[in-house]
Amino acid sequence: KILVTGALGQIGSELVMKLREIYGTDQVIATDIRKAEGRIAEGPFEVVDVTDADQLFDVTKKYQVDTMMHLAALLSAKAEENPKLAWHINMGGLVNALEIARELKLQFFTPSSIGAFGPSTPKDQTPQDTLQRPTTMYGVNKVSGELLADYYYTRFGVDTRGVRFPGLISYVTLPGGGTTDYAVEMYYEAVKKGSYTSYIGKGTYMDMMYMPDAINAIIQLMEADANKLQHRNAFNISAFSAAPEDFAASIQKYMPSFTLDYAVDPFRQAIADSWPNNLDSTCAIEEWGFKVEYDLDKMTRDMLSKVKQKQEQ
Ligand code: VAH
Repeated sequence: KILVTGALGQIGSELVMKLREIYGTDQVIATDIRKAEGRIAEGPFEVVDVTDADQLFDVTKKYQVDTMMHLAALLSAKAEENPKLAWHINMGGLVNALEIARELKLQFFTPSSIGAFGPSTPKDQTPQDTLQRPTTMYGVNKVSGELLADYYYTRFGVDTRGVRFPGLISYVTLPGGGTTDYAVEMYYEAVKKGSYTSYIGKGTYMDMMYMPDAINAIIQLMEADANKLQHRNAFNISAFSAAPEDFAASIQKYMPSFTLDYAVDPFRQAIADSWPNNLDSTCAIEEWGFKVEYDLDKMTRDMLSKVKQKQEQ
């Protein structure tokens, strides 16, 4: 059985549905800080505050879980607005989850991010193993999280695995408090208004990925042969690198009248500027066969049709 924390979040809400499709609804216990809503409530759900170790332990024990996918966290912009709270949730929650994984011998997944890199990291084709001096609290949490998860593997033998996610684009659940979320907003505004004003400036390149590819990557990594893994926390993965004008050009292929303009938010622009332009995913490809289905235009076509469907409901 698999327990997912942060199940109502941008990744969790789709990961839970996919896991239930593959392994069966009763095999996947969804947890989040607030009550279940929508289709997630159709299967096992528990309200859990990951900073409460006893609560998380009791739920994990109650369902006799053998795998934990720990997604509960504050994203970059939110974390930068509340750094102390971010440390409490992002690191307090992670160390609780890892301790439970050690005690109950669970397989363990938690994501890192392109946010784990900083201004002194090589920005193009960022290597798997390189300098990581992030300048945001979120980045500090992600680097610490990578090191902590590796520690639980080398010191206690916990089967921890992770990926460094790029910006994730999805239509199921709106992301909360990220920096790459401008790209998600652009699709919603394109459908609603036919235009978008981006808070991230022209020419700001970041790695991006469509959510279905992100979910498949988690499942593929967790099912990979442990003997083939030279790395654990966390694998660089990316689908494509894009800037706001690239998203606009892609949308204009399907909506020629769409227009993009800019009102740069210096706060989130500074976060984006500290991150790489594009990652080298070679290790993920070689060690567990990472691959993507969606390039920018294929994602745009699907996003526009799915967001249109949602807006018509
Ligand atoms: C954020 N979407 O913007 C998240 C992610 C790659 C960035 O960690 O904070």
